[in-house]
Amino acid sequence: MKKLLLLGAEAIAQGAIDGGMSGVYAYPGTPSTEITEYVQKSKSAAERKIHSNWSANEKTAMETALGMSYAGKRAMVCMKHVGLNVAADAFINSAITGVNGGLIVTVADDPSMHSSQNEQDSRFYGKFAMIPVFEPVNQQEAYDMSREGFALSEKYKIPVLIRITTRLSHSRAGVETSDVLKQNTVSTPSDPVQFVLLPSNARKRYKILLENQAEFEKLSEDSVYNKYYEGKDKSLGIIACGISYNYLMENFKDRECDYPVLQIGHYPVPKKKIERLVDECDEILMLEEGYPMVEEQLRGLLNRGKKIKGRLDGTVPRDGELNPNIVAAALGYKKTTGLAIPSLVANRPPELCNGCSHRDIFNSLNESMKEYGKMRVFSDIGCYTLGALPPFNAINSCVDMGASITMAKGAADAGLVPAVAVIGDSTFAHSGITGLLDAVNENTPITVIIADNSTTGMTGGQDSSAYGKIESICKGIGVNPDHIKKLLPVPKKHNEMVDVIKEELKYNGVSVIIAERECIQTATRKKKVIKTETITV
Ligand SMILES: Cc1ncc(C[n+]2csc(CCOP(=O)(O)OP(=O)(O)O)c2C)c(N)n1
Ligand code: SF4
Repeated sequence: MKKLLLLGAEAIAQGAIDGGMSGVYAYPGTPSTEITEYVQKSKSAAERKIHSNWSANEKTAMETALGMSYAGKRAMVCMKHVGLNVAADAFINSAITGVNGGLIVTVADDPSMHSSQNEQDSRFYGKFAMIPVFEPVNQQEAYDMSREGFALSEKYKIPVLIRITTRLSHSRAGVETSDVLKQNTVSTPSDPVQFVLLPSNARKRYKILLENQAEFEKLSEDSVYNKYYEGKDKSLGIIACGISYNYLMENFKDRECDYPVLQIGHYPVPKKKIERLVDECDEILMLEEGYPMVEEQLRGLLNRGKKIKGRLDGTVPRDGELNPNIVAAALGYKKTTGLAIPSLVANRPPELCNGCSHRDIFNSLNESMKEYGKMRVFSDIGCYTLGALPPFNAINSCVDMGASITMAKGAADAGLVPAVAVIGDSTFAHSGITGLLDAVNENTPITVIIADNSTTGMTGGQDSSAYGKIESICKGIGVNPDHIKKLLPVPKKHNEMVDVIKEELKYNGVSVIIAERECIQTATRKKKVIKTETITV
C-alpha cells in the first residue's frame, strides 16, 4: 500500500490502473482531461501497456471502450459533461448491450460553468440509462470507486458511471492505494447475440436491464458510499451528495454535526435510508452539486410532505456550484470570510495569447468582412472563441462542437450569403467533417476557415487527431481543390490573407481556408521537453 498526493482526476486514473484497466479512451475537456493525461504519464501504465491515446471525439471514445469491454478487458472512457451528449447514443445503448470486461464511464461536470457552455448534471444520464452511478465525496473515494467499479461492472454486466465535479477533480489530497490487480485476458461474450441490438434481441436485453433495477437499488441501500450518520438534533435532517458533504462538514468544528446526515455517493438513491431520515427529522435540507435531482425525487409531484429545503425553494441557489459559505447560509449560520484574494490571482477577462495565430486570422477576417457587415461569422469552441471579445468582436456564435459549419450552412440556406465558419483543427476532427460533407453535397455557399494550430489548444495542448490530414480530409470529402486555400497566419502576411478571404467570400460554393501555424504555447512546451531531454542525456 502506498500513499500518494493526487488530484481527484488523478485518483480516478490511479484507481483504474490499479483496478486492472487495459485501456482509457477519452477526448479532452475540462475538468476531465487530467485523468487521461495521468495515465499517459504513468510509468506503471506504460509498463502494463495500458492504451491511452486521445480519441477523435467522445462518441468514438465510448464505442472503442465498449469494444475493449466486448473483448473481455477492463476499459474506462472519460469526458466532460457536454461530451456525454456527444457519446449519448453509444452510452445509453451500452446499458442495453451490457458489458463483458468491466466498463467505467467517467464524466466530470462543471457547475458554475468555469469552462463550459452549460452546467448539466450527468447523474441524470445515469438515471436515464438505468445504470449504477458513483459520486465520490473525496479523492480516496474517487480512487476506491474507480478501482472497484470494474468488479461491479463485471458482476452485473453493466457499465458504471462515475460522476465528479470541478473542485474534486482539481483539488489534491492523500490517497492510500491498494493492491494492483491483474488485467483480464481476451475473451468474447458468452452470449453470442448480447451486442446485437436488433429489436428482437434489444427487447430481451432491455428486460434484463429492467429486472436488474431491484438489485441495483439493493446494492445502493447497502453501499459503503451511502452512509447514515446519527445526530441528536432531529429538527433538521441533511442529505448531502458527493462533495457537498465536505462543504457541509467544513461548517462544524471537528466535523461533528448535531443533525442526522445521509451522505450519498452511490445511485440509484438509497430509498430506505432516505425514508428513515425523513421519518426521523422535522425538516430536510438537500445539498447536491448540479441540478436538484435528488430533491425533485424527494418532493415528488405533489409536494405535500415535510418541508424540504434546497435549490427548489431558494434555500440553496438554483444554479452554480456549492461551497461551505452557501451551505452555512442554508443552515442559518454566519458566513465565514477567508483572506482577501491577492490581485495577482484576481479574476481577469480571458484573452488570446500574444502572438497567437488566431489573432492574425481575426484581423484579416474582420477587414475582409467590412463590405458585408456584421453577424455572419459562425464560430466553434476553442481558443478562437475568444474572437467574440474585444478587440476583435469577430464571431457571432458558439454553441457546441462542430456547430460552426452546420450553422453557417443553415444560415446560407436561409439566404445569409456570404456566411463564414471558423473552426479549430481538433474541433474539425471531432465533429466538423460531417457538417462539411453536408455543405459539399449541396455545394452551399459558405467559407470555412480552419484555424489549424496543430493542437487542442484550449484544453492544454493535447494531440489533435486530424494532425497533418486536414487538407486531404477536405479533398477526400469532395471540396473543390481550387477552393482549398492554405495560409500562414502571421502579421506580415496580412494583406495576402485579406485578398484570399475576400476572393473566397465571393465564390458561390464551399470553400475552405486552412490557416496553419502552431499554437505558441504548445510549441514552447515541446521545446522545453526537448531541452529537458537533452539535459538528462
Ligand atoms: C463536446 C465537448 N467536448 C470537449 C469540449 C472541451 N473543449 C473545448 S474547445 C476544445 C477543442 C479546442 O481545440 P481546437 O478546436 O483545435 O481549437 P484551439 O483551442 O486549439 O484553438 C475542447 C476539447 C467541449 N467544449 N465540448
Ligand atoms: S494557447 Fe495557443 S491557441 Fe490558445 S490562445 Fe494561446 S497561443 Fe492561441
